[in-house]
Amino acid sequence: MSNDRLDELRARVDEINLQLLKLINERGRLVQEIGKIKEAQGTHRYDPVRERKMLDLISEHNDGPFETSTLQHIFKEIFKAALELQEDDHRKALLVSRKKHPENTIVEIKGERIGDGSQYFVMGPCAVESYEQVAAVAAAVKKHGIKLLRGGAYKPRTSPYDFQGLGVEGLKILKRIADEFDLAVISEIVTPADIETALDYIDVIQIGARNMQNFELLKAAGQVNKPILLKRGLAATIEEFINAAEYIMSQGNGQIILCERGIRTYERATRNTLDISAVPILKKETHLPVFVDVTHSTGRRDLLLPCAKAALAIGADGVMAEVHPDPAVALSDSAQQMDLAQFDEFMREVRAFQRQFVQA
Ligand SMILES: [Mn+2]
Repeated sequence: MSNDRLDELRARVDEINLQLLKLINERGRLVQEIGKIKEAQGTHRYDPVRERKMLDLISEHNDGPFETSTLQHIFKEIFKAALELQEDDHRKALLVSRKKHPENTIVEIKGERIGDGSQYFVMGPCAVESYEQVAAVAAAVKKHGIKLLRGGAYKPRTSPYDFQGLGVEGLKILKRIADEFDLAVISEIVTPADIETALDYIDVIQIGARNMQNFELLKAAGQVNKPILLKRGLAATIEEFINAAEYIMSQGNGQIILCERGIRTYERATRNTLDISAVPILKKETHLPVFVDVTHSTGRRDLLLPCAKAALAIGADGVMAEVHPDPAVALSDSAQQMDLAQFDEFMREVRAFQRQFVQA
């Protein structure tokens, strides 16, 4: 075969490649349009019946030389790519997505502007046990210029026989503390029915890791005018986490703070594995502030400081940790809460680190 003939055939192959390219993109545009119609109708993007019909039509018209199975394989790849295009469009449409809203969301809590570029701290006991216990921590928190105090009134515990929290009595203690110390209080709510009650007592409603996909709770949280701190589920992917936030925002409440708190992996050296890279990913994918809970991610007092430094260095909007006046007698998480002296030391180290590396 002469080189001329080879060049001619190759030129025709190039031409066909370009035609295929044009056709595949043309097909992609049509599928995107179909995706928009389906989204408006609220129907599923993937339709297996429709896919089967398309594959049958291709096999009916196949005159070779390719085997039908080979062609079906190629076409299935094209179908898959088109479905991914629709999904990209869908992701762009998420209300929490930065593509939708490029500026940072700032969540205002009693004058603090979470998400404004400064880095905040949320400190307090795992659980509210008594007025005196919370007051002791509140005084220490206040001394360090921190405005946000945490404390659990409803404690969803691994075992039903573990301390379950003081309930509404705990919320009342938090309210009293907030008023007396001029602090903002954060507490977890575990059922939709308690969301309304919580509005009277606390400044931020926390949705805990075990409830990240409690969709009724997320929807109820989305219907109130109160900041929400949403923790990542213990086995949730970042995509699931983002979609959980979308549940809240889609109901109208955009005052959401995301909180990475460690995920379950095979590693046993820590209680969970702190997924530190989730912070920049969440900051990139969404416009919401991102906190890191160093207590529950590590479950180890000796790791609180290095992990807090990592969180600040990687650009977290805030760090959460647990402080108890006497951790040894705490009713929950006694192994990982700091006592007041350890808290003082923690804050000194963290502030020095911020001055040196973060806010330089
Ligand atoms: Mn705890």
